[in-house]
Amino acid sequence: MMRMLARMAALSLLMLVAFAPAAWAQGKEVTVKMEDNFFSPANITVEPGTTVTWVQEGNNPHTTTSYDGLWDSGLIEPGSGGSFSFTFDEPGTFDYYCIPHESMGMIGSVTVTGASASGSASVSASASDSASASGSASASASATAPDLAETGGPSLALAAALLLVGSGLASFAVLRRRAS
Ligand SMILES: [Cu+2]
Repeated sequence: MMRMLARMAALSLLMLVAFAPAAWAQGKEVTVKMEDNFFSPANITVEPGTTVTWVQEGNNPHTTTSYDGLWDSGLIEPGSGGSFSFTFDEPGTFDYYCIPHESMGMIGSVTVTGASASGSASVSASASDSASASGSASASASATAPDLAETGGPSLALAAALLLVGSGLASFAVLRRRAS
């Protein structure tokens, strides 16, 4: 029994190492141009985990500056080929502006879709499961991971990775209890 648990724990950790980087790398990338004097496209909708890159394509210096203080590129000079990137993990609508040209209407928004409420709920539930349940948990995670890569669901892939951590920790907790 002990050896089976140990093997399950090792397997869980192994799969975490195998799939966690893939989960982190899921994020898509979107480019917004900084023109004179507007963002193009000004309003975009992205999935959680998407990295938005603003690229300087104008003849004036521009910034991309979050109204909520989440990011601020500072002035990006024209002709520098400069850019600024920010990764959006949380759902919501994030408005931003260009400091020199806000009054000229150089404003934009990034809307991040979806919520991973159900994902995080299942993770916390599985973390308190017994070690025998962790075997099936990691098995199903390994089966769905390739699908997630195709549909580009970073939050789900991340949830699967967290689930693996949880099952691994649960296995170790049981091991330690048996040992003492
Ligand atoms: Cu500007």
